[in-house]
Amino acid sequence: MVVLSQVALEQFIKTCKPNTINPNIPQNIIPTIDLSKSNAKSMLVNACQEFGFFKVENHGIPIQIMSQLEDEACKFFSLPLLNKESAGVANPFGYGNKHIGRNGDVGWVEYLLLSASPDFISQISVSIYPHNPDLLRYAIMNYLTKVKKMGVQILEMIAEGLNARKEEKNIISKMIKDEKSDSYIRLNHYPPRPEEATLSLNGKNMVGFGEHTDPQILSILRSNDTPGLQICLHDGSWVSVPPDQNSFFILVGDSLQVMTNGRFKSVKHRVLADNKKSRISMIFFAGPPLSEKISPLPCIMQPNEESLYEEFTWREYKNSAYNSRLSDNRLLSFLKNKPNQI
Ligand code: GA4
Repeated sequence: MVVLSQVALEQFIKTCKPNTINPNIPQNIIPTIDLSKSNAKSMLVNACQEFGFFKVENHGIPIQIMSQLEDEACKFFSLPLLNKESAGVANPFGYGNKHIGRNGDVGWVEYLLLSASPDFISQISVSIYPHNPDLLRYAIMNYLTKVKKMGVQILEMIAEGLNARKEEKNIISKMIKDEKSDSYIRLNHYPPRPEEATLSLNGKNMVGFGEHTDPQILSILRSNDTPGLQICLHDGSWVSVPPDQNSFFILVGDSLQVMTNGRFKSVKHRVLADNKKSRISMIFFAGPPLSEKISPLPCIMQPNEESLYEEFTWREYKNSAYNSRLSDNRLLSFLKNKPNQI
């Protein structure tokens, strides 16, 4: 039997109380979509509406492309701290250790957060490995090229599934194809978190990566075989997502929620670090250009339907996101009809 100290016990109750895994929910309810199947478009739309989350199988991206970047990530995270910091201390880009964002959030995680622009990737690869930048640069660029292409394909299928006219099927995907697209890549390392380890840094939650939604359009996540990712269902219960290193997991972001006028919901998710195994994840955050207006797509609006949100640009939303805490509901302040409490 595991005996917890009073402090650890209180912390455990605080972190788990309304958020415990609901044993009545089958843990295999995550929608899995094969992009080559004829029903894929409607399955994508259903999954985005019901979960804001799905898994993609048979995606055609060679496993070597994923494992090459995973190997580079492992190599980077095993460097001495000073060498990792040659990537710059995350603000927001660079190497981060336990500190997430600018407003005091912390996690049991270290990471490398990068702009997905080729110039940025080249520069950062030189900063980390001045004498041999190419392995890291190729691994990131090869991965990004493939994953971005899949993101474009998924966004075009979603647009078609939402009844966009044929000539408008690129209405969302063009924002991430744009050379000014503000997309990121993030490599996360969750070292094993021993049961007896301190559960908090200055009393703050350190389970892994705390609950949040992603501000962008779509996030494409691939992890190694270590569990940890959980998603929150519309009824507030949490579901563990079994890891699958051969597949990708797609998360609807806040911007796509606005573009669908709330029909799709950005998925609240979190990561709990495993107590034995390291978890490595690589996430591509597909974002629009900074000047892009984020508003409902004409093809989804019914006659007389009004936008639920004030109009804003991605620059405005991103600035507000960076002033928020990780677990905040960032879309609330952009709602036209705000609930009373805020
Ligand atoms: C969540 C999604 C992406 O990881 C991220 C995160 C960003 C960061 O880590 O710097 C943020 C977080 C994310 C949302 C609110 C702010 C900004 C940390 C934070 C507390 C890179 C992003 O774009 O937004």
